[in-house]
Amino acid sequence: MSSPHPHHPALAATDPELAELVGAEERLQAETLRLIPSENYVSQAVLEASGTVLQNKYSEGYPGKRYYEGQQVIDQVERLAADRARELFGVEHANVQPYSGSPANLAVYLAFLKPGDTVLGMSLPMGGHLTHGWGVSATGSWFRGVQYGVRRDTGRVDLDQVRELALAERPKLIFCGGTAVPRTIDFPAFAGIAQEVGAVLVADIAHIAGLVAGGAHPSPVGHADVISTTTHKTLRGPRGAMLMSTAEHAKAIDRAVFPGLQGGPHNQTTAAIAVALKEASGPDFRKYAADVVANAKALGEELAGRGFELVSGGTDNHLLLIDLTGKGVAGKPAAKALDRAGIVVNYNTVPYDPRKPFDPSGIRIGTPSLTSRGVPVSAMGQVAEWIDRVVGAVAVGEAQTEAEVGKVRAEVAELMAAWPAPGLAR
Ligand code: DSN
Repeated sequence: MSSPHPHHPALAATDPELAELVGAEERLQAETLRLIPSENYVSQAVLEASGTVLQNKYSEGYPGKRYYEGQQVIDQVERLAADRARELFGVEHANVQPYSGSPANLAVYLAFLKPGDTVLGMSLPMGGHLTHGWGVSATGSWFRGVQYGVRRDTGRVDLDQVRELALAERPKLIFCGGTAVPRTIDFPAFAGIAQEVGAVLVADIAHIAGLVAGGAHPSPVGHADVISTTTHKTLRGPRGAMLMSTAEHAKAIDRAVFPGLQGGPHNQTTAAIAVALKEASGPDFRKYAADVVANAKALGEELAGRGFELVSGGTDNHLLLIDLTGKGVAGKPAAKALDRAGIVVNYNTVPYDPRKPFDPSGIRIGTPSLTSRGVPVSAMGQVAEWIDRVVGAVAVGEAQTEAEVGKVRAEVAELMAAWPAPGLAR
């Protein structure tokens, strides 16, 4: 056990057990190379905003139209966050109340569909999200989910299939975007298909919102009717979400979020979103967004040079999807060995995966977290070498793996010590 937690004295006094766990998580996040593409490190300012007394207040409704009194300050906080979202993304309307990505997407269904209506989205094992109409999700059981995928030969979204399915199935809602899509999303092409069939186009930019805000990925604004995003991935804010839209759909979206789906918004999160949006509007954030992509491209090239098979052959954004079949290793044992070596990734299906989602063929990695620490592009060769050593050892056997894991873990900790993490370096 280390000494009482120095950063959270009140927590340590009241609940030393929990304070110890928080300290352990801080050390873990400081010492490891975090490569999960949907994770990041928020700034100290975002952390502070999300731990404020704003969380004590109920404020069902919207600024100026609440069901509780005492909103003199909260209204200003929510207006600030929504104004900043509108300005940063160049949208006509922003709702900053959704609790996270899945409730945000569910609100979109509530705004535009009736149970049983058809939604067209990317299939989960091809890189989509549960809430894009996948069967085990409420969105796939309350609505009629039709799913598109990627082409076998290119690993890229099959836009011919999207159009064919749209014409045949006449969805009311089309989702573009996903959770394991390493390539640029062609928003104009999706918009053309949606217009052809009279569907509402939703761009789920949860993964790439920070890249869009920082100018490192094309924007869906002007193409999508609704833009859904979480705020905690590349955007580097607190765990939350936003729905943005044209003025035409503003009322439908707002009514769906509250009172349709949610109760009181989490005001401390709204405040932290406002802070993150302010950070994302500065020049440093544009450099961060460009660096995220440069690091991912460099890491992809280094891995490909070591014989790793990248789905779609590379990346345009922050993530790499790697099929380990050719390495003679499945995704899960590779991810678990990498974790023991201090390299945190997630196992993931690859398109047309013959294996099951809980034991798939691939791993998914991304560069937002290491970029937020300032790890430079010149270090990507070293990162690829570590991944190669650990995965290579897993292919050989247990003794080899444990020996390699120990060595790599020490080397990773050394690199991480040189690049302190935001929010942890105090
Ligand atoms: N769980 C998120 C991800 O890791 O991509 C998506 O919701």
